[in-house]
Amino acid sequence: MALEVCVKAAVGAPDVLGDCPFSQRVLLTLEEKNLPYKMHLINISDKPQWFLAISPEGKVPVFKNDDKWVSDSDVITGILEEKYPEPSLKTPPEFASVGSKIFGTFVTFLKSKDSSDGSEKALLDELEALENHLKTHDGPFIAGGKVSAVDLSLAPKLYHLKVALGHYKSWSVPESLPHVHGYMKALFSLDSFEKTKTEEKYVIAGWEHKVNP
Ligand SMILES: N[C@@H](CCC(=O)N[C@@H](CS)C(=O)NCC(=O)O)C(=O)O
Repeated sequence: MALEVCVKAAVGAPDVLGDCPFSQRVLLTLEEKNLPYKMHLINISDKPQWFLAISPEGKVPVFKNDDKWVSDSDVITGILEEKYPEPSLKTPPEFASVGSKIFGTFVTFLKSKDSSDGSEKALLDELEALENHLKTHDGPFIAGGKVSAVDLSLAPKLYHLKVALGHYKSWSVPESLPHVHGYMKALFSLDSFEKTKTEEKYVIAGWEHKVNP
């Protein structure tokens, strides 16, 4: 039986794969594990009844596991690792939280209208911490030469950071963080990433209502 996953459709284009970073994380995990799957695109501004019945919070991603629908990308990727251990995507515990504050600080900075509120500095501090990790460990990925779960969580978030901050704030990751640049390049050139990413215009459209509420 094919695995099934509900993911976000693009804003304004319900037949196109959308911009949810948590949905992409699950798709990346399925791709890296070479698992065939059936994808359902969910228009989150007009959620179908059948979707609301399987996702009580109305959130994507949702994944069908043994006839039961399960939500939350942390839970789903944990189940995939347990049920399909090969190839392993386990991140060694000491590296599991590298970069974990980047997405939150990025969203705060993106939404900020006050250039002196410290939100840019907070994001830069997190990116510098990532730079230091990458500089002092073998790469190109967080845990070395092989991509692992932490990379698959960070990749869509860094893509959003690059596209949304570039568009809405003309901001880009400073050149003084070359290892972060190299890391992003390595992530974005993975075949699995190419296959599961949405177009930049849909990332931009997806953030519009949060940036200009
Ligand atoms: N913690 C959840 C977050 C999922 C989430 O926030 N999904 C968003 C799209 S990126 C969503 O479904 N929003 C729809 C809504 O809130 O109505 C996960 O990791 O899966």
